[in-house]
Amino acid sequence: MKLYWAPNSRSLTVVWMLEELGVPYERVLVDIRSGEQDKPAYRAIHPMGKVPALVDGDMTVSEQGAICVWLADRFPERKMAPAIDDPARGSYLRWMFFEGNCIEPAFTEKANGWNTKKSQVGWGGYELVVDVLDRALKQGSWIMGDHFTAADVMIGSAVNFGLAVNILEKRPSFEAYVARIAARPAFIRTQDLNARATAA
Ligand SMILES: N[C@@H](CCC(=O)N[C@@H](CS)C(=O)NCC(=O)O)C(=O)O
Repeated sequence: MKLYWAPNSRSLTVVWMLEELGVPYERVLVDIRSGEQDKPAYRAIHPMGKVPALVDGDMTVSEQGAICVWLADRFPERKMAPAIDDPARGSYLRWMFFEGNCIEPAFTEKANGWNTKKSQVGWGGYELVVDVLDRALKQGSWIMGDHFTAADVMIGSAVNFGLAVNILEKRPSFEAYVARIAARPAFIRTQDLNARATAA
């Protein structure tokens, strides 16, 4: 498997996912600061010229959430996703989509000072997204309860980023969640390799 990535980008979500799985993969650096992502060779892999993208045999998948869903299902023995017929699958998929459909636009709303009305935007609004997330993270150690899943890689990456750049307000549930994440060996490895790539 080849992961096309860049340091300090959303592709770290997938690096973390692969590190959690502990499966062999190759990281291919795309220099998004010099425009390599928009050259034809890379656009053939990711039509939008963005990272991450994963090539797994004959299959290419982009969008961090889609990649994490793919990987969790590809390695079921790692138990990072409820099985397809497990009733918990509904909640799991909801959180996988919640990151890109609700959290990211809510952060963009906040960063740009948009005034939104709940009925007019799909994510409902920043305050609503933050409250829903806060309530969910008070229920257990992880977004699905006691078991860490790929949904934590998605939601955890967003909460970690939001707190780091002060887009997400500091609530006890968010800070405790990020502290649990920061103690995970796979997350620590991801941070280390990002720091090394940034320094290089
Ligand atoms: N919706 C995409 C977003 C990917 C994305 O925006 N990646 C940024 C880095 S965080 C990128 O590649 N930027 C380079 C560019 O847009 O030229 C996903 O979730 O995978």
